Amino acid sequence: MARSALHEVSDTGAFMRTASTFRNFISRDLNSQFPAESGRYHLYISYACPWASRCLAYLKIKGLEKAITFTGVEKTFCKGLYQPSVLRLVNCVFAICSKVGFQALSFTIVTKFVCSLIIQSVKPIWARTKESDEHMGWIFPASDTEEPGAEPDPLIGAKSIRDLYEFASTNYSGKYTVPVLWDKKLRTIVNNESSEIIRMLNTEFNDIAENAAIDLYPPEMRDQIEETNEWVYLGINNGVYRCGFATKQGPYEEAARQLYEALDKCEEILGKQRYICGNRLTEADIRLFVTIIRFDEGWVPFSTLDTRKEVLIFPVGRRGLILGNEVYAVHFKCNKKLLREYLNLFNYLKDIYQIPGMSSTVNMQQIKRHYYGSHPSINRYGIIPLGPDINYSSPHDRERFPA
Ligand SMILES: N[C@@H](CCC(=O)N[C@@H](CS)C(=O)NCC(=O)O)C(=O)O
Repeated sequence: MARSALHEVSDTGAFMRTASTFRNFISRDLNSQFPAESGRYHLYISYACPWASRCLAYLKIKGLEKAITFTGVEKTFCKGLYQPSVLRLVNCVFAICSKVGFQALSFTIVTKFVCSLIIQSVKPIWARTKESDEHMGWIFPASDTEEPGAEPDPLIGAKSIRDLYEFASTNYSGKYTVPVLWDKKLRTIVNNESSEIIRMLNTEFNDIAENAAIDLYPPEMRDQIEETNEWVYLGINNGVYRCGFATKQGPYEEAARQLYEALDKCEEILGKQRYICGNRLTEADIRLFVTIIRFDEGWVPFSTLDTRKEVLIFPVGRRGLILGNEVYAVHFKCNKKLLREYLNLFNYLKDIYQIPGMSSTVNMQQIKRHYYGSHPSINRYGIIPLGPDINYSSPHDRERFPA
């Protein structure tokens, strides 16, 4: 079983997501195994992760922050840069030479050439979840001042999300993903599947939720929400991963085609109504939002050099731009069109972002630092691109539709 999304690739080079393992349900029935009690459950999230951010959005929208505590993990699997000791030695010799006035010696052509070779061997250090193996994944910071939005584990003193899974199940062999919904009383994982966690948060805590009246999965709209979730998941939520993690051109192009078909469909629908399922905010909007808010900043410049097999995957869009600027050709994969080029979708994105509580679930710095700094087989040096720094709080035009 794959222990990381980077290994969920079929022989044909397509990204194949495996199902989540912990699938228990919290119930409003106080006699059930996991009753909806205030203070009993804890949500582990990463601000970088769209699936975890769905759950966080529900905590905010439903007014459940007092009832369910949460902790964020560190943004990135990359812990800094490794400098070989020989490079440190050369730096030291340089410093001494320039101090004692031998600048000429330290900058001879030969010295520069040797140094450039050594500098190329500077590598990012990728954090491992255990000393005993190579697995990389979510870890907790050592102190709560190390990084805004990330704290040490307050419950069992776990050093990594992996520790939580291994604490909950001694024979667990899958991925160590966020979100994790944790039961403080039974000291175990209740559920690690965001699509199910949001359903529980929507209804089961209504006796203690501050905004119990908000129903994001109303009975009369369920068929339509399910139908929308299906194509949005395939083409967009999971579609961006199918583009980013593909290791062969064919599966990448198939994923990119489906992604843009789905985005075009959203654009058309949102040209006629305020929300994706009609004139009412639903679960389908939250699920769509968490992916499209990461689109222009998070997904676009994934490096296309896959160092696992040293294959080049060429992005399907922007052929003109590729000819004019080859760096973009290497780095842009979901680049047929930027999100902000879709007028309805972009205004809709701002509309959802401006719902009270939603902007606090979006930490763009963590999103960028995580994606670029956590997948060495995709972005070998962990370089984080600058920009584009979009202002999602600026005015939108969505009030033109009834709501
Ligand atoms: N099906 C899960 C997917 C969660 C998921 O893939 N989370 C990613 C972060 S965006 C993760 O934790 N990946 C860790 C890894 O692959 O090692 C859900 O929706 O809850």
